Amino acid sequence: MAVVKTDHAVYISVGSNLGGKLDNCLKGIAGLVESGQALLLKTSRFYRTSPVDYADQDWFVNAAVKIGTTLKPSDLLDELIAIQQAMGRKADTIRFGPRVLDLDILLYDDRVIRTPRLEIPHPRMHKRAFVLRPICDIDPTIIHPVLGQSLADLLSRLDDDEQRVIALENQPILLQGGIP
Ligand code: PH2
Ligand code: MG
Ligand code: MG
Repeated sequence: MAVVKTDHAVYISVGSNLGGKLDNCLKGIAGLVESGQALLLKTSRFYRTSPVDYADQDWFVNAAVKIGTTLKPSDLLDELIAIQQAMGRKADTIRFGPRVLDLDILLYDDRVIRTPRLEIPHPRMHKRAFVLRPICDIDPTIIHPVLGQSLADLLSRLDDDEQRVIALENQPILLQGGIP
């Protein structure tokens, strides 16, 4: 059996609003595991979420996963981009617009990274219920490394009634490996 080292704890958001949305999310998570570079530690519930930032598009399916990996952040980003492309994602035509699969790094240990290509923590995660609700399924006590507040607090302080986040009635069952 392959042994995957898991030095770094990373939270990734998973989303899709084109085609078979849930299936696309599951394939994206499978792609991470199949890369041999990540161990799937935890998965949130899956949600139907109303579109944020660009309203004229279909609802999304969103989830979050916790992985363990040895990849450094920029190499992990390359891997996520490769998985998105393998799923048929085209270069974005509309910012915040429709996408077959979106894999975003939310948190990487408690690192703070701000480069033109990569911002960690994800710069909008604290404003987005479709990110905070799923990640709080995994661990609501995580402290946002820049804002210094727990993710549960950030979620409870969102005063945006427009953001709908509804758990799917039929949750997929994912096999998760490793030590949580
Ligand atoms: N992703 C976006 C823009 N808006 N809205 C929802 N509900 N879910 C998303 O994943 C999402 C979005 C850009 O990545
Ligand atoms: Mg993205
Ligand atoms: Mg995104």
